Amino acid sequence: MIRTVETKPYDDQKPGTSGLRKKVPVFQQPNYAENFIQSVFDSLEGFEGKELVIGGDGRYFNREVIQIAIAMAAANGFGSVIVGRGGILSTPAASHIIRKYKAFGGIILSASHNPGGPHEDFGIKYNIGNGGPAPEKITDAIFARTKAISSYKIADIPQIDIDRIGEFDAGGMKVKIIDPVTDYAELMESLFDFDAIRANFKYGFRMAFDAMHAVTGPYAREILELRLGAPKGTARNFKPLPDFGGHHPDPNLVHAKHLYDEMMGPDAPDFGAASDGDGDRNLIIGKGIFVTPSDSLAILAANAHLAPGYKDGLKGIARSMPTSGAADRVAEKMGVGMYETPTGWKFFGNLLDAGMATICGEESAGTGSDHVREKDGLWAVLLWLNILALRGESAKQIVEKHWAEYGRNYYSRHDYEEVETERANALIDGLRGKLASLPGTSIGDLKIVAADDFQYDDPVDGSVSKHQGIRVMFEGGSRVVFRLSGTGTSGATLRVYIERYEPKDGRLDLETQAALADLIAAAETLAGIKKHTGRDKPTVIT
Ligand code: VG1
Ligand code: CO
Repeated sequence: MIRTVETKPYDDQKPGTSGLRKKVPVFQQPNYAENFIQSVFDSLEGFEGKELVIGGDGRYFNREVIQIAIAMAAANGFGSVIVGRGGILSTPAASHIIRKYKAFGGIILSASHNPGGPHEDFGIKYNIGNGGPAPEKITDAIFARTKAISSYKIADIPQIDIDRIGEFDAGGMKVKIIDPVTDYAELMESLFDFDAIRANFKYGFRMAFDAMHAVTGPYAREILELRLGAPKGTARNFKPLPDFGGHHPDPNLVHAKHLYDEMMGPDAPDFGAASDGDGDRNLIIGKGIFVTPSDSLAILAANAHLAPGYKDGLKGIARSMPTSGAADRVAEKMGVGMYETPTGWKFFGNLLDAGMATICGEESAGTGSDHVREKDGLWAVLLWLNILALRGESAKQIVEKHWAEYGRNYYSRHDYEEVETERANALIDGLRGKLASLPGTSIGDLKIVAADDFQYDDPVDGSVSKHQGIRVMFEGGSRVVFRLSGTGTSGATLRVYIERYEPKDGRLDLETQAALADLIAAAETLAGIKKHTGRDKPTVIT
């Protein structure tokens, strides 16, 4: 039986950089999740009888919302749903399943790198038929709908046993519970030289992969340990937990510091990596060297042809605006297109669909390719493993050779978390107000050559996205970028991105913060960070 339930709109359901993210108690308010899911369905057309993919990263509240989403999909007329067993699907695996089974779209339940638990974060995101995050046109329509919604539809059906693989009936709609790993593992096998990686492990290559008690655990165990023969224990913290063991599943130098320390120690394995809550980010640390995500993107792009899936080369490279220009130099040398998009994976979809880019990346530890329409943590790790196996060099040697060939983009991001929203907005407004007067002026020895509020004109569909970050560019290619996060759930997070290019015959071995010291000081002069935020140092430096 289908029930139509009366409801009232919530005014705070605006999707951010990657879906709607709120604290669990917010999501637990009456009809909160239902309103949002119905608003998604109301913003779509032509899904009657079609298939919907549903999965999540296993965080607290995942199982409850999976049941709600199934019952609402049935009531709204979907023909079938595909659900990962246990309600689990990593974000890249969900993207692949949507594409492989030609589903209409997918609902991904995740707040990604944000912490989980009864008082932590939850999230809902809609992905379209190409497997990628809904573009702004759709997320804007969803938000508009959430403000006007008056009822939702839900089928009165018993709870589905999502822990058993098989096909079930839910009020006339078919529910297919699938293994969350198999399809994805097969895709990885089709892209990479598994024989070469397997041989490397056999000859003693050692690796540490930290799944951070998040969704990649089962994927890493299956692929690294079972299919590639890495020793048991290579995948650590592999059991997905609803609260990620009480940690932030954010693979950066703060939340994965234990891995960093180990990789810098005397008995470090050859290669260290980690992924985030929903499996779309990657942290790469070689023995004795942290690889910035921006450098990793450039190095993966320069060496991708060593993997069977990319043997014909790349069509183009895309990166988010705050990501360093390291990949630009690779694209230039290859003679392929380079695209600069706003932050968030949804902006890469059109470029990938149009065959203009093959590899994409973000400074926030996201890298991926046209194999899916999301960033993909394990994909990046496997491409690294493929490159390491074929080049027979250490990660450190590969990185240093890359700098020696292309020069080095010193790069760091400083985050100021949980700043009062008004104060953060005042800082950005202040910067915006003086952009026009900056070019031609200097801060110390640093001469400003350009300053703007980044706007993206999508070359494929012509859509325009404004106010995507304040950029201040200096002579010689250095930059400082300021933007506010669109994934946080309390207050505002100010992100300051700092970059300096050092040519290949310059100093390539400086400590990053020292190499950027004058630009960090310039960022303070430009924005008055201390005055506005009341903080004298960043919360997180990556
Ligand atoms: C952050 C990152 C951005 C990434 C987004 C989603 O967004 O900066 O690069 O695409 O998270 O990643 P923001 O608006 O907080 O800067 V995930 O792994 O949380 O889905
Ligand atoms: Co993520």
